[in-house]
Amino acid sequence: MHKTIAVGVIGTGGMGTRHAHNLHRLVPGAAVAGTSDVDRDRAARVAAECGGAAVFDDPYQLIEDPTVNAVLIASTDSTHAAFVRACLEAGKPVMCEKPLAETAQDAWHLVQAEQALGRRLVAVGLMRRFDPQHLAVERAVRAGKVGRGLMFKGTHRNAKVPTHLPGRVVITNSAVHDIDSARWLLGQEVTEVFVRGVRTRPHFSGETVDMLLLQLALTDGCLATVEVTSAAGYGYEVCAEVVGETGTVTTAQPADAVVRLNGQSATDVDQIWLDRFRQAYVDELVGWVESVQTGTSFRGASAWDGYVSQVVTDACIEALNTGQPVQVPTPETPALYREDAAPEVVGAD
Ligand code: ISE
Repeated sequence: MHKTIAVGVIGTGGMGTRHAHNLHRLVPGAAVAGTSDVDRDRAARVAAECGGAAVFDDPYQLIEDPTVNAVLIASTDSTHAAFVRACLEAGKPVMCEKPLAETAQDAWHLVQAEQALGRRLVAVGLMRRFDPQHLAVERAVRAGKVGRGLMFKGTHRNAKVPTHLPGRVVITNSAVHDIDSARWLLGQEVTEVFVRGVRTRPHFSGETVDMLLLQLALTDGCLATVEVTSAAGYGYEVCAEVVGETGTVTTAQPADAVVRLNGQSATDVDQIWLDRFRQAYVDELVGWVESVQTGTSFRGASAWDGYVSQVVTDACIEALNTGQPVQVPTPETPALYREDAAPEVVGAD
């Protein structure tokens, strides 16, 4: 019987609230120990909904509090790196929503700090790796069903249309997931990127670039294309396809009813990622809490994956800004993060 992991949640906006509810209601072996948010009332509301957890005005106090075994960070992106660092200093396992940091350099410092500790405490919320449809593609590719995977093709559409959305935000906030999927599903690293974007509506602000096409070259001669559209209007959709030597594997759409009526055939489209990836968010936390309980490696994205995706997104932003292809360095994966390395890791004390 493993001990219950008491998780402190920093950031109780939409994403943090969902994580807190999942921990409280759906993740075996987890409890919400406390919450902290710039909006104290919001933190208090979520704490009350999660069994009357404590409310911390200071997120650093939450991290250090002896009743908190592990920390989940879902606060605004610019705060992630500092909170992750504090968790490493406190020796506590941490699940950080993507991005791990705002720049590759900040992410690199976290990787260095974790390596200095010699054990993996950091998990990054790139949750496609827990989506049943993506996992089915991974299984088929790993089983060699289509021969060697050669190309990843991703489509990623958000429904809602912010009228101001710089291309760099589309890259760091949205495309980062597909970049991670390409690396994960092909098992290769990105070596070069080329990015073009358009503003889809004349009334959007001048800085807005809400539809992007990314072309990636990866190691071992692999390729990827990613379409990210932030103003699709009709709904939220993410598709991933791996084209192999002898066939292709594509994510199925999550099962839903098809209604045929009045000469038409229709099925609902999700409106937001919290619906489309409902199960992935739960499974990600189940996997994370299990890894903390058992002291084994988290099978999702590590600090290294967070760092590498940051390096690639930085290159994509440069490619978008310059209109030129940009080379991406592919540093060797440190031993701590290699799959073949002895299982190191983790653990709440
Ligand atoms: C959002 O922040 C997410 O993380 C979703 O998973 C992603 O699909 C969406 O594009 C982002 O805006």
